[in-house]
Amino acid sequence: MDILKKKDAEVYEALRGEEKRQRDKLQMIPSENYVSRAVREAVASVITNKYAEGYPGKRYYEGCEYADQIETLARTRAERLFGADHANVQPHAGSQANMAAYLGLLNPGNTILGMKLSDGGHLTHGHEVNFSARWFRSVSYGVDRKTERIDYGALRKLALETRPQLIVAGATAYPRILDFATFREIADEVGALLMVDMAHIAGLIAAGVHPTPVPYADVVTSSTHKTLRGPRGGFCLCRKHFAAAIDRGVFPGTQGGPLMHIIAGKAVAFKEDSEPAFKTYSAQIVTNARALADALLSADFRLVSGGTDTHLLLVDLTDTGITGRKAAKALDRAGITANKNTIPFDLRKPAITSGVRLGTPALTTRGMKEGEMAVIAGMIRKVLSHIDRDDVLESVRTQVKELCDQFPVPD
Ligand code: DSN
Repeated sequence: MDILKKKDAEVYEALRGEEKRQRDKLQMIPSENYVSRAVREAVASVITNKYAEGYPGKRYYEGCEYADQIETLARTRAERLFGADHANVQPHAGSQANMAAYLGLLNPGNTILGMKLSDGGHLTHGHEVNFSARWFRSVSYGVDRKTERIDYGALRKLALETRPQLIVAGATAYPRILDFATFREIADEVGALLMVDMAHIAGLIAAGVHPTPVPYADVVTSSTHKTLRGPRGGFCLCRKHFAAAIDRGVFPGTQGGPLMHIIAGKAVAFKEDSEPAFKTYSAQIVTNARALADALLSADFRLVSGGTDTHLLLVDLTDTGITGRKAAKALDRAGITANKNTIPFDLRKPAITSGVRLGTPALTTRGMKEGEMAVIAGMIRKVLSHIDRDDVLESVRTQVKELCDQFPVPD
């Protein structure tokens, strides 16, 4: 970044600060990761200069021969990785993938049945403040109060009562395996389409450590930067007969020119995700999450649903009397970066919350294993038991830095 340093010292310094933050702290937000150098080079490449509205072979601008090559590589690699009929790799993010899918498959005022945000869903699955509830009629399902897992019986009943045109499966804070076959059965029973938003678990699916939704869903949407370890972005997969509708939903339906530099990064990531090392990596993410869950349980924390099958877990802090907001701030001061999160049936608002969401994808990219998860659980315990003690937070911060130094960020 020598040129940037000379031309714009302010941006340069902020980026250097961010590099240090990512290096010296434990990145435990489950939707974040470290991309490879190859992905970063693609994203920082000259194709950022190119407009390529349209699709390969059918562009509205000339000079798209390399854009076509890159997008075709990204598309075919995504199709192969997930065994899908068709991929659209242009969505700028997961939310845009969802918006395009709704536009492609539904009419305004249709009913969508998605998971409640407070139970682990996503804003775009029908939250009242989001376009998904303002342009469509939104009905929400949730988890069972006792098991804190999706209550498929209640979901079926709700689907029969509300007759949605589209059911959305997928979550941002649900630590358990999703039962796509049951979602499909319910969708078929009520004549609804099934959309799976696999953003959080896409990498686990690509690696075969979480069941795939592809044979069950009419459309699958995702972001690319979470467990998939690609650049920030989104994509859609769908059955052949929905390909034209999904493509139209993305462009010209909801987006203009695609971000070709990001699509280049997606192509590189999809290639990396198909390599054997990615399977080992993804299996270790889940092993680490289970090890972290076990260590936190042994340290007397309560976990939503009692544990995890995936890359993330949700700590319920209700009994500690500490809010999610206070806990996340203290953890970050001690070098452990996580996010506050509502828990099912939370009495606190999303800006406060009673939970903290933790994930292992980024730590696993650094090479950490079960032993480190136990050490980190101990550090979390220490911070949350001495939340107002600056000296304790400072001593954990030193411990975190020592651990991070042993596991450098790759590339
Ligand atoms: N903001 C993302 C997450 O952190 O889960 C979801 O889009």
